[in-house]
Amino acid sequence: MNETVREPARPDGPAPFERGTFDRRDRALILAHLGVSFAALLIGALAGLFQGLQRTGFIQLPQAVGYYQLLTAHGVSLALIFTTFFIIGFLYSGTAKTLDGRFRPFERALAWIGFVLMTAGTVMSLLMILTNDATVLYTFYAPMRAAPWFYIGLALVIVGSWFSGWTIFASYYRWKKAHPGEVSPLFAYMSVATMILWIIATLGVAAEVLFQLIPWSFGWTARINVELSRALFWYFGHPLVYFWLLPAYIYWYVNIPQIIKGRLFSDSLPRLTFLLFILYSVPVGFHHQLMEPGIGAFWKFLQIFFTMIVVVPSLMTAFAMLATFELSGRLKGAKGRFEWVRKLPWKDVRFFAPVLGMAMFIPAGAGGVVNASYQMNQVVHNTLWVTGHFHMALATTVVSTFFGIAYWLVPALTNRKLTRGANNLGILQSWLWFLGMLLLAGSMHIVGLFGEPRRTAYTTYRDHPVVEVWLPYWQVMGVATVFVVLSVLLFLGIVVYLWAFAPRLETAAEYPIGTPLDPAQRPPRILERWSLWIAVTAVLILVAYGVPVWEMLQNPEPGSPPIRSW
Ligand code: HAS
Ligand code: CU
Repeated sequence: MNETVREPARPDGPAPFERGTFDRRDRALILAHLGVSFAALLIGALAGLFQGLQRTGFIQLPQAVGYYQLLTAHGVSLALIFTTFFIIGFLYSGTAKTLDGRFRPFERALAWIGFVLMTAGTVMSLLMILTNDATVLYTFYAPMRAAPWFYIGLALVIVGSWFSGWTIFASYYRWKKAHPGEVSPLFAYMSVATMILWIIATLGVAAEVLFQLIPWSFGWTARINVELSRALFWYFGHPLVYFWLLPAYIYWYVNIPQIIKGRLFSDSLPRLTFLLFILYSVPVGFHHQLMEPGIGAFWKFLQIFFTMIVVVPSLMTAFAMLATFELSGRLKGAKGRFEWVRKLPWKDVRFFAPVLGMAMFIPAGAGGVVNASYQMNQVVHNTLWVTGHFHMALATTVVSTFFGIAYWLVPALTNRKLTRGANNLGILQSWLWFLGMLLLAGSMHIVGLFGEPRRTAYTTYRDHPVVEVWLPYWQVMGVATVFVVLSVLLFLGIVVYLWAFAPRLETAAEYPIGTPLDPAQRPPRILERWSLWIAVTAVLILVAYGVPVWEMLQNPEPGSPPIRSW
């Protein structure tokens, strides 16, 4: 991007793909991250298949396997491991590429340390789930107690991910020093913002794991302050959802304009968007705890207020996406009000998969606003509605975007071609995913409104009449589960093909980075004053969390001994 920003405006048409492969060592680094993420995707999907079919009454599980054990494996592998490794691999690809083409040895060393820590932690945690010693679901709420090694494994994943952040900061800092006075490439700016958000957020869960869960699970402390542990978890848990979403936004803002042969309609708006996410994603965790005692109504209200503010950058993104699409159509000569729609490359999976994700984000985001509205939260909290909400937002919007990324990033890394056949199978796979998730998450929303609780194995509640209303939706959910698992298997098959079997490219692989419509227009410098924004974020966090957390510490609940509920 540093080259492209300096490039003169070319109103006559889109810029060509930036040429160039990755450095061999960067390629190994990125592929390693993607490899682990795909393995986690497979484990998570298979766990999801059996758990989904059990819950809806299609199958019975063998004695040795528990529903909640599968549910834990599903959530941990997909929500925590697949996402984190994929995101880091993707961010590395774009930062290495836009910050002068490759990482330097020091940066790579940091990155590998992070990878080793994260992988070791993942293996530890998954083993504990496998031995049924950590059936505590992906939010690992106290007072359910897992084996200490489960928490230690998660701690390693967190610390390892900090090394990834430092890798990105180090390369950004190196670039800034080499390019004094220049505006950083957009991809790198957004990656830095994502990692700042991530590090601020993970401080909460790190404190929970290190100071509360680990000592308690070893038996060094007899009781745990459950309210505090939940507050620390959700201090992390909400920004976690933006750690998933922002890389998808990076792809939408930076890469897609190039893929659709258009332009970025602004270089400043995406930066402002990401800044707003840093400021407002953290002081909102109470919107997951609206139904809990021990937190004053005023503090819940304040955090809901911030939640409504953090919706704004997503609305800005919706606007920016439509503007980008229209611009690309008009650059290709579209006339009239809607002809630009037809100029979009609908048959290109790199565009099509994320667009399905965008479409799903409209109901998913609306559902989020429902969740955040206190009175309506009383209706939906702890029902399958919430499960439906995140199967739209995370599993469809974000994951479908990740599919779109993988389809070009994997062959770009292995210098192979995304063949027409693979592209078309990818479109089929994206449809299967989208329709499967629409049926699955749509049914979850509806039965949630009919009162079906989330996180429950198959039960008819002693043939309670209300369950009869749920039954047809279970049928749909069971079938939809099969749809989405088939889609994952197809995806992984295509990825293996692109990784190892597709025809080799004659020329260097392509890495799509969009150019701004008006390169002369420089984003305001203040957007890059990180220390200022981190300080403002700290103040907002203090305002939102200071008093309630102080109260939890001053008037602690009696606390709970460890409980094994499985
Ligand atoms: Fe959420 C619960 C509120 C976004 C994930 N959320 C969850 C949980 C997860 C999750 C995993 O306030 C469950 C946690 C658990 O296990 O208990 N959520 C929100 C709000 C937003 C939101 C206000 N959530 C997300 C995203 C997630 C995610 C993103 C993952 C990636 N959520 C809540 C609340 C709860 C909650 C409560 C707690 C519920 C409870 O009681 O437990 C907002 O950020 C949403 C803003 C989004 C929009 C949509 C903008 C649309 C765009 C697309 C444009 C497309 C275009 C293209 C232009 C306003 C950007 C069109 C093209 C076509 C072809 C049509
Ligand atoms: Cu949230």
